Amino acid sequence: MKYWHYLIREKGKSKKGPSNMIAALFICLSCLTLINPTAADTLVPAGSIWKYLDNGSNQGTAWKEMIFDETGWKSGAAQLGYGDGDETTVVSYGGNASSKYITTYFRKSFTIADASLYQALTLDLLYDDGAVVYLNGTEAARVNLPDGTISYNTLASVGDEFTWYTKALNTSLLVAGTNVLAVEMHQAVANSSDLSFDLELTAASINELSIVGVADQQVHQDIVSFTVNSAAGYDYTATLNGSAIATDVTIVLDQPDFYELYVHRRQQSSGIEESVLIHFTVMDSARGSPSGGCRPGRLIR
Ligand SMILES: [Ca+2]
Ligand SMILES: [Ca+2]
Repeated sequence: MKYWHYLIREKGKSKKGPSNMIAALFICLSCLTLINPTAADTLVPAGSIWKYLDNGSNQGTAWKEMIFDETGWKSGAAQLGYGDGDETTVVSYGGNASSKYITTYFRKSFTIADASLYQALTLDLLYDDGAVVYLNGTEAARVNLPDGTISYNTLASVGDEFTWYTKALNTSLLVAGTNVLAVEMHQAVANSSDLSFDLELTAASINELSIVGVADQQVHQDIVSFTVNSAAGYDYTATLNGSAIATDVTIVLDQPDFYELYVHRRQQSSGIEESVLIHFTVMDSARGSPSGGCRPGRLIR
Protein backbone atom coordinates (compact mmCIF):
# COMPACT_ATOMS: atom_id res chain seq x y z
CA MET A 1 0.00 0.00 0.00
CA LYS A 2 2.80 2.39 0.83
CA TYR A 3 4.31 1.75 -2.57
CA TRP A 4 1.01 2.75 -4.19
CA HIS A 5 0.92 5.93 -2.20
CA TYR A 6 4.39 6.75 -3.40
CA LEU A 7 3.54 6.10 -7.02
CA ILE A 8 0.35 8.09 -6.88
CA ARG A 9 2.06 11.05 -5.33
CA GLU A 10 4.97 10.99 -7.74
CA LYS A 11 2.83 10.58 -10.85
CA GLY A 12 0.61 13.39 -9.75
CA LYS A 13 3.50 15.75 -9.36
CA SER A 14 5.57 14.86 -12.37
CA LYS A 15 3.22 14.73 -15.39
CA LYS A 16 6.14 13.99 -17.65
CA GLY A 17 4.50 12.16 -20.48
CA PRO A 18 1.82 9.82 -21.76
CA SER A 19 3.34 6.65 -20.34
CA ASN A 20 3.40 8.09 -16.88
CA MET A 21 -0.11 9.39 -17.21
CA ILE A 22 -1.43 6.03 -18.39
CA ALA A 23 0.35 4.35 -15.49
CA ALA A 24 -1.08 6.88 -13.07
CA LEU A 25 -4.59 6.45 -14.47
CA PHE A 26 -4.27 2.70 -14.16
CA ILE A 27 -3.20 3.03 -10.55
CA CYS A 28 -6.10 5.37 -9.81
CA LEU A 29 -8.62 2.97 -11.32
CA SER A 30 -7.08 0.12 -9.36
CA CYS A 31 -7.53 2.04 -6.14
CA LEU A 32 -11.26 2.41 -6.68
CA THR A 33 -11.78 -1.22 -5.80
CA LEU A 34 -10.69 -0.44 -2.25
CA ILE A 35 -13.74 1.69 -1.44
CA ASN A 36 -15.28 0.52 1.78
CA PRO A 37 -18.10 2.76 2.96
CA THR A 38 -20.22 1.26 5.68
CA ALA A 39 -22.86 2.74 7.96
CA ALA A 40 -25.37 -0.06 8.42
CA ASP A 41 -25.53 -2.85 10.95
CA THR A 42 -27.16 -6.14 10.07
CA LEU A 43 -28.98 -6.96 13.27
CA VAL A 44 -30.40 -10.23 11.95
CA PRO A 45 -28.85 -11.57 8.74
CA ALA A 46 -30.74 -13.69 6.24
CA GLY A 47 -30.07 -17.35 6.86
CA SER A 48 -30.12 -16.94 10.64
CA ILE A 49 -31.07 -19.71 13.04
CA TRP A 50 -34.63 -19.41 14.32
CA LYS A 51 -36.72 -21.19 16.89
CA TYR A 52 -39.88 -22.53 15.29
CA LEU A 53 -43.05 -24.39 16.16
CA ASP A 54 -44.48 -26.57 13.38
CA ASN A 55 -47.13 -28.65 15.14
CA GLY A 56 -50.28 -26.88 13.90
CA SER A 57 -51.24 -25.72 17.39
CA ASN A 58 -53.09 -22.53 18.28
CA GLN A 59 -50.56 -20.40 20.11
CA GLY A 60 -52.94 -17.54 20.82
CA THR A 61 -51.06 -14.31 21.48
CA ALA A 62 -48.50 -15.02 24.19
CA TRP A 63 -46.02 -16.56 21.74
CA LYS A 64 -45.18 -13.18 20.16
CA GLU A 65 -44.23 -11.43 23.40
CA MET A 66 -40.64 -10.71 24.39
CA ILE A 67 -40.81 -13.07 27.34
CA PHE A 68 -42.04 -16.50 26.29
CA ASP A 69 -41.11 -20.06 27.17
CA GLU A 70 -39.81 -21.64 23.97
CA THR A 71 -39.64 -25.11 25.48
CA GLY A 72 -40.62 -27.63 22.82
CA TRP A 73 -39.83 -25.32 19.93
CA LYS A 74 -37.34 -26.61 17.36
CA SER A 75 -34.35 -24.73 16.00
CA GLY A 76 -33.08 -24.37 12.45
CA ALA A 77 -31.47 -22.03 9.94
CA ALA A 78 -33.42 -20.11 7.31
CA GLN A 79 -34.63 -20.49 4.70
CA LEU A 80 -37.22 -22.48 6.64
CA GLY A 81 -40.18 -24.09 4.93
CA TYR A 82 -41.01 -26.95 2.61
CA GLY A 83 -42.02 -27.83 -0.92
CA ASP A 84 -39.59 -25.82 -3.06
CA GLY A 85 -36.34 -27.65 -2.46
CA ASP A 86 -34.53 -24.44 -1.53
CA GLU A 87 -34.98 -24.85 2.24
CA THR A 88 -32.06 -25.06 4.63
CA THR A 89 -34.45 -26.34 7.29
CA VAL A 90 -37.53 -28.31 6.30
CA VAL A 91 -40.45 -27.81 8.65
CA SER A 92 -43.44 -30.08 9.13
CA TYR A 93 -46.90 -29.51 7.70
CA GLY A 94 -48.42 -32.46 9.57
CA GLY A 95 -49.49 -35.86 8.35
CA ASN A 96 -52.00 -34.85 5.70
CA ALA A 97 -50.76 -33.12 2.55
CA SER A 98 -54.27 -32.01 1.65
CA SER A 99 -54.84 -30.49 5.11
CA LYS A 100 -51.56 -28.89 6.11
CA TYR A 101 -50.99 -26.74 9.17
CA ILE A 102 -52.12 -23.22 8.31
CA THR A 103 -49.78 -21.39 10.69
CA THR A 104 -46.14 -21.95 11.59
CA TYR A 105 -44.49 -19.82 14.28
CA PHE A 106 -40.95 -18.45 14.37
CA ARG A 107 -38.98 -16.57 17.04
CA LYS A 108 -35.51 -15.11 17.22
CA SER A 109 -33.74 -12.90 19.75
CA PHE A 110 -30.85 -10.54 19.06
CA THR A 111 -28.94 -8.07 21.14
CA ILE A 112 -28.02 -4.46 20.56
CA ALA A 113 -26.00 -2.30 22.90
CA ASP A 114 -27.75 1.00 22.38
CA ALA A 115 -31.05 1.41 20.52
CA SER A 116 -30.51 5.17 20.21
CA LEU A 117 -27.65 4.49 17.78
CA TYR A 118 -30.05 3.92 14.93
CA GLN A 119 -32.01 6.28 12.74
CA ALA A 120 -33.41 3.76 10.27
CA LEU A 121 -34.55 0.17 10.52
CA THR A 122 -35.30 -2.02 7.51
CA LEU A 123 -37.10 -5.34 7.37
CA ASP A 124 -36.58 -7.71 4.46
CA LEU A 125 -38.89 -10.70 4.47
CA LEU A 126 -39.21 -13.82 2.37
CA TYR A 127 -42.76 -15.03 2.86
CA ASP A 128 -45.02 -17.69 1.47
CA ASP A 129 -47.85 -17.23 1.67
CA GLY A 130 -48.58 -14.53 4.27
CA ALA A 131 -46.95 -13.28 7.46
CA VAL A 132 -47.22 -11.04 10.47
CA VAL A 133 -43.94 -9.84 11.98
CA TYR A 134 -43.77 -8.64 15.57
CA LEU A 135 -40.80 -6.84 17.07
CA ASN A 136 -40.70 -6.89 20.85
CA GLY A 137 -44.38 -7.78 20.98
CA THR A 138 -45.57 -5.00 18.66
CA GLU A 139 -46.81 -5.73 15.15
CA ALA A 140 -44.24 -4.35 12.72
CA ALA A 141 -45.38 -5.75 9.37
CA ARG A 142 -48.29 -7.68 7.87
CA VAL A 143 -48.13 -9.16 4.39
CA ASN A 144 -50.84 -11.04 2.49
CA LEU A 145 -53.09 -11.29 5.51
CA PRO A 146 -56.38 -9.47 6.19
CA ASP A 147 -56.82 -6.58 8.58
CA GLY A 148 -58.11 -7.25 12.07
CA THR A 149 -57.45 -10.12 14.38
CA ILE A 150 -55.36 -12.94 12.97
CA SER A 151 -55.94 -16.41 14.35
CA TYR A 152 -54.01 -19.62 13.85
CA ASN A 153 -56.37 -20.71 11.07
CA THR A 154 -56.58 -17.39 9.19
CA LEU A 155 -55.81 -18.00 5.54
CA ALA A 156 -53.40 -15.77 3.64
CA SER A 157 -53.92 -14.41 0.16
CA VAL A 158 -51.77 -15.51 -2.74
CA GLY A 159 -48.11 -15.91 -1.87
CA ASP A 160 -44.84 -15.17 -3.57
CA GLU A 161 -41.94 -17.33 -2.56
CA PHE A 162 -39.33 -15.54 -4.63
CA THR A 163 -39.78 -11.79 -4.02
CA TRP A 164 -38.49 -10.30 -0.78
CA TYR A 165 -40.83 -7.83 0.90
CA THR A 166 -39.10 -4.71 2.24
CA LYS A 167 -40.48 -2.30 4.80
CA ALA A 168 -39.01 0.55 6.85
CA LEU A 169 -39.76 -0.04 10.52
CA ASN A 170 -39.89 2.45 13.35
CA THR A 171 -36.60 2.42 15.25
CA SER A 172 -38.54 3.09 18.46
CA LEU A 173 -39.45 -0.60 18.40
CA LEU A 174 -35.85 -1.43 19.31
CA VAL A 175 -34.68 -1.66 22.88
CA ALA A 176 -31.23 -1.83 24.42
CA GLY A 177 -30.27 -5.37 25.30
CA THR A 178 -32.30 -8.34 24.10
CA ASN A 179 -34.83 -7.83 21.29
CA VAL A 180 -37.23 -10.45 19.99
CA LEU A 181 -38.61 -10.99 16.50
CA ALA A 182 -41.71 -13.18 16.30
CA VAL A 183 -43.21 -14.19 12.96
CA GLU A 184 -46.34 -16.17 12.12
CA MET A 185 -46.40 -17.60 8.63
CA HIS A 186 -49.79 -18.55 7.15
CA GLN A 187 -50.70 -20.67 4.19
CA ALA A 188 -53.21 -19.46 1.60
CA VAL A 189 -54.84 -22.86 1.26
CA ALA A 190 -54.68 -26.05 3.31
CA ASN A 191 -53.12 -27.99 0.46
CA SER A 192 -50.54 -25.34 -0.45
CA SER A 193 -47.51 -26.99 -1.94
CA ASP A 194 -44.92 -24.83 -0.23
CA LEU A 195 -43.93 -22.70 2.75
CA SER A 196 -41.04 -20.23 2.71
CA PHE A 197 -39.60 -18.02 5.43
CA ASP A 198 -36.43 -15.98 5.80
CA LEU A 199 -35.83 -12.54 7.28
CA GLU A 200 -33.17 -9.87 7.47
CA LEU A 201 -33.20 -6.85 9.75
CA THR A 202 -30.75 -4.01 9.19
CA ALA A 203 -30.27 -0.70 10.97
CA ALA A 204 -28.51 2.46 9.83
CA SER A 205 -26.37 4.21 12.37
CA ILE A 206 -27.24 7.66 13.52
CA ASN A 207 -24.59 10.32 12.95
CA GLU A 208 -23.32 8.67 9.82
CA LEU A 209 -19.71 9.21 9.06
CA SER A 210 -19.71 12.70 7.57
CA ILE A 211 -17.14 14.09 5.15
CA VAL A 212 -18.16 17.34 3.49
CA GLY A 213 -16.55 18.66 0.31
CA VAL A 214 -15.21 15.52 -1.35
CA ALA A 215 -16.68 12.24 -2.45
CA ASP A 216 -15.08 9.21 -4.00
CA GLN A 217 -13.97 9.30 -7.66
CA GLN A 218 -14.31 13.06 -7.97
CA VAL A 219 -11.98 15.24 -10.00
CA HIS A 220 -11.58 18.80 -8.75
CA GLN A 221 -10.04 21.71 -10.59
CA ASP A 222 -7.41 23.94 -9.00
CA ILE A 223 -8.56 23.70 -5.42
CA VAL A 224 -10.66 21.61 -3.08
CA SER A 225 -11.61 22.10 0.52
CA PHE A 226 -13.17 19.50 2.75
CA THR A 227 -13.94 18.78 6.37
CA VAL A 228 -14.16 15.52 8.27
CA ASN A 229 -16.94 16.15 10.76
CA SER A 230 -16.67 14.36 14.07
CA ALA A 231 -19.56 13.19 16.22
CA ALA A 232 -19.61 12.92 20.00
CA GLY A 233 -18.85 9.53 21.46
CA TYR A 234 -16.51 8.40 18.67
CA ASP A 235 -12.73 8.13 18.37
CA TYR A 236 -11.54 9.21 14.93
CA THR A 237 -8.49 8.48 12.83
CA ALA A 238 -8.15 10.46 9.60
CA THR A 239 -5.27 10.45 7.15
CA LEU A 240 -4.64 12.15 3.83
CA ASN A 241 -2.12 10.33 1.67
CA GLY A 242 -0.92 8.55 4.78
CA SER A 243 -0.45 11.65 6.94
CA ALA A 244 -2.72 12.37 9.88
CA ILE A 245 -5.19 15.23 9.51
CA ALA A 246 -7.49 16.86 12.04
CA THR A 247 -11.26 16.49 12.17
CA ASP A 248 -13.60 19.49 12.22
CA VAL A 249 -11.01 21.58 10.40
CA THR A 250 -11.32 22.76 6.81
CA ILE A 251 -8.51 21.21 4.76
CA VAL A 252 -7.61 23.17 1.61
CA LEU A 253 -5.72 21.47 -1.23
CA ASP A 254 -4.35 23.34 -4.22
CA GLN A 255 -1.51 20.98 -5.15
CA PRO A 256 -2.44 18.91 -8.23
CA ASP A 257 -2.23 15.32 -7.12
CA PHE A 258 -4.07 12.12 -6.51
CA TYR A 259 -5.36 12.04 -2.98
CA GLU A 260 -6.43 9.25 -0.71
CA LEU A 261 -8.53 10.21 2.29
CA TYR A 262 -9.07 7.53 4.91
CA VAL A 263 -11.36 8.05 7.87
CA HIS A 264 -11.99 5.49 10.57
CA ARG A 265 -14.06 5.86 13.67
CA ARG A 266 -14.90 3.67 16.63
CA GLN A 267 -17.88 4.24 18.85
CA GLN A 268 -16.74 4.31 22.43
CA SER A 269 -19.90 2.77 23.90
CA SER A 270 -20.42 -0.11 21.49
CA GLY A 271 -17.00 -0.64 19.92
CA ILE A 272 -18.67 -0.52 16.47
CA GLU A 273 -16.15 0.53 13.84
CA GLU A 274 -16.71 2.21 10.49
CA SER A 275 -14.31 3.36 7.85
CA VAL A 276 -14.40 5.02 4.48
CA LEU A 277 -11.74 5.33 1.81
CA ILE A 278 -12.09 8.17 -0.71
CA HIS A 279 -9.94 8.77 -3.76
CA PHE A 280 -10.08 12.05 -5.59
CA THR A 281 -7.95 14.16 -7.86
CA VAL A 282 -7.04 17.81 -7.79
CA MET A 283 -6.04 18.86 -11.29
CA ASP A 284 -4.36 21.93 -12.59
CA SER A 285 -6.88 23.16 -15.10
CA ALA A 286 -4.30 25.28 -16.94
CA ARG A 287 -2.11 22.33 -17.81
CA GLY A 288 -4.33 19.29 -17.83
CA SER A 289 -4.53 16.58 -15.26
CA PRO A 290 -3.15 13.18 -14.41
CA SER A 291 -6.53 11.59 -15.05
CA GLY A 292 -7.77 13.68 -17.93
CA GLY A 293 -4.57 14.04 -19.92
CA CYS A 294 -2.96 17.15 -21.33
CA ARG A 295 -4.65 20.19 -22.79
CA PRO A 296 -4.44 20.64 -26.59
CA GLY A 297 -1.50 22.76 -27.73
CA ARG A 298 0.57 22.09 -24.69
CA LEU A 299 4.12 21.05 -25.55
CA ILE A 300 5.18 18.05 -23.50
CA ARG A 301 8.89 17.30 -23.17
CA1 LIG B 1 -47.57 -21.68 0.19
CA1 LIG C 1 -38.90 -21.78 -0.59
